[in-house]
Amino acid sequence: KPIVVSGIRSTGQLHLGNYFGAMRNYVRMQEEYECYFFVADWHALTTHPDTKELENSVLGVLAENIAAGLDPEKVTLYCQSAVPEIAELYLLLNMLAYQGELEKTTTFKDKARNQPENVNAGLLTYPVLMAADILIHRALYVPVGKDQEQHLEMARNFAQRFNHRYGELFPGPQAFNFGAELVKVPSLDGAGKMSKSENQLATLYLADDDDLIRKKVMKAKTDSGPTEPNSEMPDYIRNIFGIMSLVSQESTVEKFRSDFNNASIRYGDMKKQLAEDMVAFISPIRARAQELRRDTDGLRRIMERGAEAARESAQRTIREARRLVGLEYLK
Ligand code: AQP
Repeated sequence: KPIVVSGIRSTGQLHLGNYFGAMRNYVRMQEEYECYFFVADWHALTTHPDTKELENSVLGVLAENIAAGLDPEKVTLYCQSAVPEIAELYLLLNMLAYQGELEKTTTFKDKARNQPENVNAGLLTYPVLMAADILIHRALYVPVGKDQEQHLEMARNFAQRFNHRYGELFPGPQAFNFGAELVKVPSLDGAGKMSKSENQLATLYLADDDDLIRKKVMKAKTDSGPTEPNSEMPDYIRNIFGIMSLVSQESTVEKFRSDFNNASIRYGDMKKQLAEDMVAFISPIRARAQELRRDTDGLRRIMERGAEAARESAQRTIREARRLVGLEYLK
């Protein structure tokens, strides 16, 4: 079976973007691939140094992934910090990553702008740690959203440089989405993507209750509607259509699209429909996650078992990496 790796940072509650960019694909892949999915708690420290909420967040990410359909019997679920081999590979890969390319990374530039008081080296080398997460299992596919495309390209570069300098070890990992293009779920205010820690009122979380979902959807940015048939669609309206096409029937989306083209659309009606479809989509996931979250010991056991399996795979890779780099003289 081809090997798949992906992770989600434990920086808060998961949202519709995490679901459609990543989790939905995890669930679809679990039957036919050897899957390693992890909660990225080390990655969380680059932007969330306060660890008071970390444990809660780790357990929440795990519960929500299982609630979305992941089966711990079929996939290896673990916490990044429980697999120290990842840190060793990260160190080796750091010697193959250059300051210039790291500084040019879009996410680094964004995050450095957001937290000028804490532009730490972990933030700069985030793509190197992400490459180590993937290469530690010698994965072929990485199901991620569009925002991770550049990081994946860097992971391929680091893998190639390692192979070239020390000998063939890593396949070139590819971003993966079923059929279509990589997904970006926009935020409801028309600015940027849905995100765990930014723009919270314009992000739909899998833990939001029904009334909050309705309130957020009804507040989504619209205008008074087109005045002429076949007008150009503004980006923030295109975003609402995009979000609707994720959770509503195709016939519903088509109806509103033709209303737009006839200049007869009423955005209030569209948002009411979207709110109800969104509630129907999110509420069963929320209920399952709440139930799972109550069984903290059960969640811990899942992660312990996962960490054991992940370490076995990681140790095989790290042994090979040490041998190829020439670090075996201590053994
Ligand atoms: N809006 C999005 N649309 C599509 N995919 C998305 N992902 C995140 N936001 C969207 C995908 O979710 C996976 C896990 O993301 P992550 O937690 O590792 O990355 P992140 O960028 O930190 O997520 P957030 O929600 O934006 O968190 P904060 O606000 O804390 O930085 C990835 O596969 C990502 O593509």
